[in-house]
Amino acid sequence: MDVRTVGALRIPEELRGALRAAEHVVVLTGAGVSAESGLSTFRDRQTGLWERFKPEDLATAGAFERDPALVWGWYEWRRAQIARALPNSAHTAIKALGERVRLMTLATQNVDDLHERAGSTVVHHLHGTVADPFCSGCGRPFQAPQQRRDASGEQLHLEPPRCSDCGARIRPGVVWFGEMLPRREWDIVERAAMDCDLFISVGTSALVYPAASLMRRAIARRVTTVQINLAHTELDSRITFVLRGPAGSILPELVKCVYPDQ
Ligand code: BJW
Ligand code: ZN
Repeated sequence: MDVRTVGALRIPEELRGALRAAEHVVVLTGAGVSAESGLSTFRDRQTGLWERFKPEDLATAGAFERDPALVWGWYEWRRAQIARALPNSAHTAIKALGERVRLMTLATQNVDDLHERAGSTVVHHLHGTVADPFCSGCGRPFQAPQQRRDASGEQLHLEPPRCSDCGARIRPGVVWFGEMLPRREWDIVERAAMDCDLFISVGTSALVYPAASLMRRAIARRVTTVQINLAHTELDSRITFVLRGPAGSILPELVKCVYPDQ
């Protein structure tokens, strides 16, 4: 398989051709796509959220049962950060790509809304969003509370609101470890991974399943695969084009050289 690692701002001619010819492109994004908007990734050394917080204390249903105020406060703190963040040039380039390719399926593991705010209209959120809390008892959707002014500083302990129907606690609308992904979103994206002729993975460590299986399926189908990441990942040796560098530089360059009128 053609494996090449290129510096930012140098896109191989074979990749340009593959993108021009593609009938169905899947783009899967992870926390790295929002890093240049100032939002922390999870697993990056020193800056990743899991360097400062333990996933088992914050990102499981058991953690929410044990200490709902800790978990709710953490997600409210992140929701405030997301509200202050702006989409970056990677989000904008993905939106532009979606307007040029014949068919694009955009899937994200991110719980922010930066793809939407960059103008992408159909975004499949595989791990939910911080904007859609729901009742932990009856499942009823809950209107996200007004953004708290004091949530802008450090993380707070905040008692979650209660459901007006059943009285159970409202929980963040994200997918925690051990939980199923939203069925409809997963089915669409899984089918797209089996149908596409080009798969682009951006800013994800590709360690969390089942999202991590999507790129592996594309590799197994021998379709053209592209990985845009600052760092090495365990999939690099099996990917057609490894573009190493910041997504906010590489994606606009990729779009510009394939569609120079952009
Ligand atoms: C840049 C950049 C720049 C930086 N430019 N690049 C073994 C096999 C299969 C499954 C499992 C298994 N063992 C355990 C499981 C299950 C588990 C899992 O996968 N665990 C793994 C850790 C092994 N998965 C689950 O539990 C999932 N559900 C499930 O499997 O259901 C079935 C089931 C049901 C019941 C019982 C058992 C199974 C659910 C997973 C939910 C993940 N949730 C989280 C947190 C909630 C959302 C939130 O709070 O935001 O989702 S975890 C966290 O990781 C978050 C992310 O969406 C997810 C992925 O992280 P991502 O996006 O890849 O970020 P990073 O930080 O890892 O990587 C960033 C990358 O960007 C890096 O590579 C950087 O280099 C790069 N980068 N800046 C380009 N500027
Ligand atoms: Zn309820």
